[in-house]
Amino acid sequence: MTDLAPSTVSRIKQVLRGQRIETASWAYGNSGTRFKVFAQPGVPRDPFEKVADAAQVHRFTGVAPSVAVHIPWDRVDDYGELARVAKDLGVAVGTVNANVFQDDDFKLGSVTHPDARVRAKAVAHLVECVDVMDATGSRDLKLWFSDGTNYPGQDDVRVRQDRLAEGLAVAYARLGGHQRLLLEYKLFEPAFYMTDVPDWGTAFVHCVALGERAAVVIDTGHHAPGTNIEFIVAMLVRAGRLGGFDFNSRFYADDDLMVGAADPFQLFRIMHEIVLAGLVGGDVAFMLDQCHNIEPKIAAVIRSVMNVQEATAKALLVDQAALRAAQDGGQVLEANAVLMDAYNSDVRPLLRELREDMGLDPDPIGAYKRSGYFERICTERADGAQAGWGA
Ligand code: RM4
Ligand code: MN
Repeated sequence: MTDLAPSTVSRIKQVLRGQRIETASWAYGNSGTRFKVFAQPGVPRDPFEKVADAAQVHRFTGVAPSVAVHIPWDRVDDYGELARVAKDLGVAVGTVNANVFQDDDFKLGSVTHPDARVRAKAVAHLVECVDVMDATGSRDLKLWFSDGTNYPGQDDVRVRQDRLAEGLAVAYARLGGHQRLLLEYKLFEPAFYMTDVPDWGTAFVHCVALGERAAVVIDTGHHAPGTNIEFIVAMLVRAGRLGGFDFNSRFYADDDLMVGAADPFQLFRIMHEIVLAGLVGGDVAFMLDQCHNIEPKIAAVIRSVMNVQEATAKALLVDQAALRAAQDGGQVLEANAVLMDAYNSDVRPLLRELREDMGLDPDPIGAYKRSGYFERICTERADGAQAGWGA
């Protein structure tokens, strides 16, 4: 980055140094499509081993100090112990994800189910997840509901919204003063006619009704093709209700591929909104929600973290003064050029330098491969049942 003033470079590096990206425990386990789960060697057999893998990602990137868990996939007898083990490995247990989509009882919904008994069971799980947060010291409860209907007329749309609001209110009331409820939306799947939380507007309405510590999560794979996600980012930032991201990328639907792989330009545009709002390193949670079905998992998570860093660095390169001047002057082409100049810059040398400044290897994936960790887990974890997503 020879053409940048040293003060600009150090400002950009300072922000990148403070960036935090949370990885997901389920990314380290086996996963697949509805057609086949291809098991990989060395896959963790329990939550402790997932945390150990997450610690490797942090070790080589320096910006992934926490790992999200998913209950019951990551159920352990003693969550305090899980948090202590994580801490000893250099990471923290991060966001707690509730799972009310895999019990037989939830066929027709969880918190929106027509049967009060099933609704109570779902709400009890949400509350249980806050107990887990208390034990792990986690800040965020992340809720995604598969609830919805497959056929017109199957259930009453407004009544289901009332049930949803009631269930959310119970979970929200259980939170401690420092904890947050993050509500995630998704357009469709597994429900194919109507999803109860299909879009940011619905999630936003519920969050506002709940209170200040409820905010919306944008999973980048949960929209209709062509949706302008950065617009949603801007709207939620403006309303003070952007809770976080579940990053991944997609070509078709909820593909859960590595973030920045399918559409790095979209990731840049999202990070541009984040940089404009000064939210890198703040309270917005930047999480990865991905599945590595055919590629080696730990290296893929490292790659994903690097992709987020690259998009962020490019967004930080945008010449804000020039952009504003062009915008204010109605200079369409010039404004667009400011953005494209930043996007088309090669930020990899700057990131290599940053890693060296941080005492890290400038090449995280190479360093991970050379570390021998993968060979070690392949041997150590040869026996026993590998963790999977339980689908
Ligand atoms: C859902 C949603 C949630 C994630 C699960 C595994 O589609 O994205 O965030 O916890 O998948
Ligand atoms: Mn998600």
